[in-house]
Amino acid sequence: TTIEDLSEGIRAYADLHPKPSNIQFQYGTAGFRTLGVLLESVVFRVGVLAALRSKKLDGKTIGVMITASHNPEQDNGVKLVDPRGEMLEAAWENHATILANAPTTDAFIEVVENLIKLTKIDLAKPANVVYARDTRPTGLTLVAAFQDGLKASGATGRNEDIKTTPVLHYLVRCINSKGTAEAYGEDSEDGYMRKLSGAFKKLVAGKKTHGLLIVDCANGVGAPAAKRLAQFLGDSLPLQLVNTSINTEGALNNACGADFVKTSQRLPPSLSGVLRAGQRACSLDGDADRLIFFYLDERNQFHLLDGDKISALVAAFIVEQVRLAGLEDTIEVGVVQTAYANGASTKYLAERLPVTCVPTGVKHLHHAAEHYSIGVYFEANGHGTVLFSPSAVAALEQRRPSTPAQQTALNHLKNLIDLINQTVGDALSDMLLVEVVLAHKSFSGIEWDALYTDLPNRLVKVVVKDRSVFKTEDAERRLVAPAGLQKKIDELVRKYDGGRAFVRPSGTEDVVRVYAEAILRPQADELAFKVAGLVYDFTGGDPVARPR
Ligand code: G16
Repeated sequence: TTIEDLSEGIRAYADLHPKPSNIQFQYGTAGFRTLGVLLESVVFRVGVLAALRSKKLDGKTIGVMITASHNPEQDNGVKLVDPRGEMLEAAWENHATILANAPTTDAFIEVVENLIKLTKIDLAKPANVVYARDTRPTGLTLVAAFQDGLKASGATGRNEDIKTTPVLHYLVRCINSKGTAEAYGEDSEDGYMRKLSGAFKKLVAGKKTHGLLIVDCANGVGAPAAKRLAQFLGDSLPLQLVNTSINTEGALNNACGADFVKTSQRLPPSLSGVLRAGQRACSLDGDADRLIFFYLDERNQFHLLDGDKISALVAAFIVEQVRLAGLEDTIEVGVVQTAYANGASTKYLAERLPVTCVPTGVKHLHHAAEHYSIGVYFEANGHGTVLFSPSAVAALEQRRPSTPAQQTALNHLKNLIDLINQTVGDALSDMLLVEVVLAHKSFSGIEWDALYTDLPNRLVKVVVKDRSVFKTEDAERRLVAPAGLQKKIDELVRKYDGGRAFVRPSGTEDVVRVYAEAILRPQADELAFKVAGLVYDFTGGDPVARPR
């Protein structure tokens, strides 16, 4: 391909997917996200961008996922996956934003040419892209526009149709590592399910899992994936899948799913009468990369086991296995959280191991976790995974156990590497991880919940005219703009026993988020709404207590 071929290719297709005027697109926390019907030009251009990214990386396969995850059904989105299955490199997020906002076809061709020069792309290289979508109604149209982007740039595409986000990340890593010493697995969904279920069965051999686990699939792409996984798991973990209506209009993420459960802190109505007291259940989100557990006690009281509780459970288990393997001097286990982490979880974890706080967004947590030999990262909303560094893997390989107990712990740790998705958090892989730890500890939800007691907390959304005026620092725990607002928040927080609150602009929805916690429930609620009121007074807006 020459630059002339590329321009001609773009010209042949771009006018079919014109950019809507008066909209500024932004590659945010999780790629581009807005109403699905507004995204055709963006996905077309992302097709071209993915081809260029692949050429830049010598023809390595780039992943593209069309999803808006936890957002309402009418939204959609698109994000790119780099060759090792990780999130797109930060510098290219900027290129993506610039490409998406070129007003005309001519302007788009010009920014493409600039990018090629700036990043020194050799157009003679091949371009390979693997892509998938979630179950949203706008998905098919967007895939067609995306395919035009691939055609315009002469890229080879592999259509994976409907897949979860973590499966797509896994596929990217497998395709690029095939035949190398770092081969990650068989590049198919079944290959992934086989890998997870195989590791799970080894980890729970001789242990008792706690009977039927209810899985709320958010009426999304997690439903077919969980169904397939259940077949591979067989009797090792019986699953009862609920909210599996992927073709019912308006059902996706509606009064169900991980975001609903975490934010509203209650049972999805569809589970009442289904979930029995003491039984465990979990919720996935719209692209199956978030996981929240919960249970009802004997008085039918709802108990949330969120990303922080998963982090505490899993980190403690891994620390224990590392010690049992005799590797505590070689392998340091650390935890990464965000400002949303419940204060009680941070206290619990920090008393036991190193803890880092970073801004919201999986990529920030992932990068910070890479600094530990084993890095456990979870957002409170249920995104997360555990990363084993090359040095930790080497230490496990080289270790010669001197007792049977050491051998067992070593085997467990090695199987955990296969059980846990190393590219990005996966609700289904995390679900198995939790079940492994519960089986090993003989814990029900009650004992797990008792690790620490959550501080009462509340999340509120405020709709404002322009959320870009909100700027934060200190891992989003403090505002630097609008000027003067943080001082007001500080004055307010001081009045509440154990109070903590922060304000940040969302990267996936057009809202500002407010989080507050306090020792007592009514105080946490009051603090959240008062801070939301301050935000409103400062900027003009409308506080709504909707799921975040
Ligand atoms: C995405 C990101 C997460 C983030 C969430 C909310 O999740 O991947 O890291 O926590 O959005 O972000 P924000 O508060 O900036 O809107 P998902 O599940 O929607 O892809």
